[in-house]
Amino acid sequence: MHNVILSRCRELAQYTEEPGFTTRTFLSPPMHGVHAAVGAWMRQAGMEVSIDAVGNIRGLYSGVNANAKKLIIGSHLDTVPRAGAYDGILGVLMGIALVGALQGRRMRYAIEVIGFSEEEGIRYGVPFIGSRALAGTLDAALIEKITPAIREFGLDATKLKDAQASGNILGYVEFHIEQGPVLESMNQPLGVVVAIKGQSRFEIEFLGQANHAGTTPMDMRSDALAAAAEVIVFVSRFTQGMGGLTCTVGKIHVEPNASNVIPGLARISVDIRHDEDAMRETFQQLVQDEAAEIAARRSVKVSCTKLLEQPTVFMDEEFTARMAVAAPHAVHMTSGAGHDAMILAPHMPAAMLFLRSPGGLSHHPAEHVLPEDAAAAFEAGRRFLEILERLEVSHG
Ligand code: HGY
Ligand code: MN
Ligand code: MN
Repeated sequence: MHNVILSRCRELAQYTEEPGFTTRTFLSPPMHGVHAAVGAWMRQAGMEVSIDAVGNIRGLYSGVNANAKKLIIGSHLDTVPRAGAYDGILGVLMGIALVGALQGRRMRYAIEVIGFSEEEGIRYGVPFIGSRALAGTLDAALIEKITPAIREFGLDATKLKDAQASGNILGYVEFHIEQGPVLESMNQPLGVVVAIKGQSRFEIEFLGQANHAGTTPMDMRSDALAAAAEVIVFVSRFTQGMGGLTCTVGKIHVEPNASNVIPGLARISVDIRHDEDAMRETFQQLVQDEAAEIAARRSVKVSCTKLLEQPTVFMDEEFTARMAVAAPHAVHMTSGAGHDAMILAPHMPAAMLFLRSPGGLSHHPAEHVLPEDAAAAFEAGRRFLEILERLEVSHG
């Protein structure tokens, strides 16, 4: 079964906005193809399939009785630009395979497998749209922003409320690649996630003065890109050797972006993560103060736009213990990557199981999963379902 899971991940990787790479952002046209393939696999496994107003695809496998509690198994189907085949995708297909392995046997609980439409935050700069719709935490401003994309995809934004989790939820479990070097360095296939690091995402925009590159003396410039460059160097130098804190400038936008024009505008993205919220917030303030000082010195205006303020989230102890019993050799660890589980954890018991990332590589076409690790995770998932079944029977 684990080989089927991996080959299906590779099959879905072909649904892309960018031929030759896997790039699939929120409700982009290739997501229709993904829905068709995933929907067929869900039906094959005995699930009723629906697509909610935010484009989450949902497969429901009912329990022995209509008002049974519900276990949700999920992850995301969108990708970063030029992604690998497994980030997010693996968790959805693992859920479908686990339901398929029940071969029609009905459990004391229902199972809903969800493929979230948006976790990476690429199209609108704001992540976790799919799982926030399930949690009921989409704000009005964001709903207004994404409504055209929802309509363009053929969905009805007035039905967003129906996407919210309802009924008696047993909990949420997410299988995901680690996307880092820890499991490989410990030569371990699986990790049980204890907590997910908090993250701040914001943009810094510098507004200077475009001018002629050849006639404007160096000390008479308001160069927006030079200011942005100083911030990037500051971040890189300041964080050297600072274990536990990551700060990444992944995007830059320059106008008018011509070799013979002094840049009048430069905008950079900043992504800061740390498992202690106070450290993350302090460093965020430091970067913004440094940007203000650089802007003043260079006679450039500066503004910061917040995109995400996500505190560190701990997984549910009891629910995670069930996963730890199902995967007794797994490493207990913190996640540096954000996941939909961090959005759902405040609303329902949440647990995550990591699979090793060979080379610690992710958000890259060479992202990989070892077949034996997929088999170990599938086996742990099967045990997890059995543990829930017994505990549901005894604790009812
Ligand atoms: O960026 C992240 O942490 C995740 O891959 N969305
Ligand atoms: Mn990702
Ligand atoms: Mn992911």
